[in-house]
Amino acid sequence: SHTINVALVGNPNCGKTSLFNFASGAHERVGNYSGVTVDAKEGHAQFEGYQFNLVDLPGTYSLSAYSPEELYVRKQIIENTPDVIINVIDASNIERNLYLTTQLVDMNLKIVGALNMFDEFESRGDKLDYNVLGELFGIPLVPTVFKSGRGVEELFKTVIDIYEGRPVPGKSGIRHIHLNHGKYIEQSIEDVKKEIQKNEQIRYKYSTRFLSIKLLEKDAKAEELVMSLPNGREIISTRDSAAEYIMKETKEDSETAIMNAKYGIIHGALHEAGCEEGTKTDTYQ
Ligand code: GDP
Ligand code: K
Ligand code: MG
Repeated sequence: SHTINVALVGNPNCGKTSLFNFASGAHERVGNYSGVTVDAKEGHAQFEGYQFNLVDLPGTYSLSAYSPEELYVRKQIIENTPDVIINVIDASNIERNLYLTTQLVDMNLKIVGALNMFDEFESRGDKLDYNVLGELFGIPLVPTVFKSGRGVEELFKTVIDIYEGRPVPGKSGIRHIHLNHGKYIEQSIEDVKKEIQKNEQIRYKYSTRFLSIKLLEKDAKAEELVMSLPNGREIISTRDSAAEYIMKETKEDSETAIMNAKYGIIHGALHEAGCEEGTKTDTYQ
């Protein structure tokens, strides 16, 4: 029978451990609990003849190199390459949660999104066409309530479909996409990517798009990684020119420009999906 390695990725308190417990029968602590150690819990589940190895990862808002949690989750994804990521998204706080989703999409992974806390979302009277939203991000979205188990079956069915490369019923428009960060940033990503791709070994191990974006964000770990390559200096100098180009065209440093582009993508997608709730705030602009 098939074994599918699944990693649970999402913001703190979005319901990852509730899903983990529900699916695996474990009794890990849920709720406002910040552990002192950054680690991963492993559990198992069976569904429709498949065996699932589940890894409950620490909560994280981003995949930058600023906190031990973020670096840990990033390392787990890159080095352990799970077959499918379940990205748990708190639907009642959707704008902020989708920021992490944009970074997972940049990594070119097989992703299924669980729109969790859907009970809270609905009880507030909020509306959202989640199939439209899913198509805009290139990932299937399944509404869930992990407190009660609502949506969990459909979630695991969808994980199997994505793992097998099958079209997801009712979500035939889903295909992996590159989120469009606007022409200056996209041109810069292409320039950096071309220089990175001169290295055969890195070309097949990492998403060079994700690595290029991290370099444009001046990510120290990404810099460290490329400096170990024979053309490390050329990569960094290409990045520096690209960052200057972004600054010249957008009047923002490349890190800020990328963050604003990502929130622009999120706002645009939520608007198209008919969800005004997520677009009300202007906290990040
Ligand atoms: P984690 O930090 O991502 O592991 O989140 P937890 O699983 O610890 O959940 C955080 C809190 O949200 C807990 O109090 C859960 O009982 C609660 N919770 C989880 N899923 C849902 C849901 O779908 N709806 C509601 N209303 N509460 C939920
Ligand atoms: K937590
Ligand atoms: Mg947890």
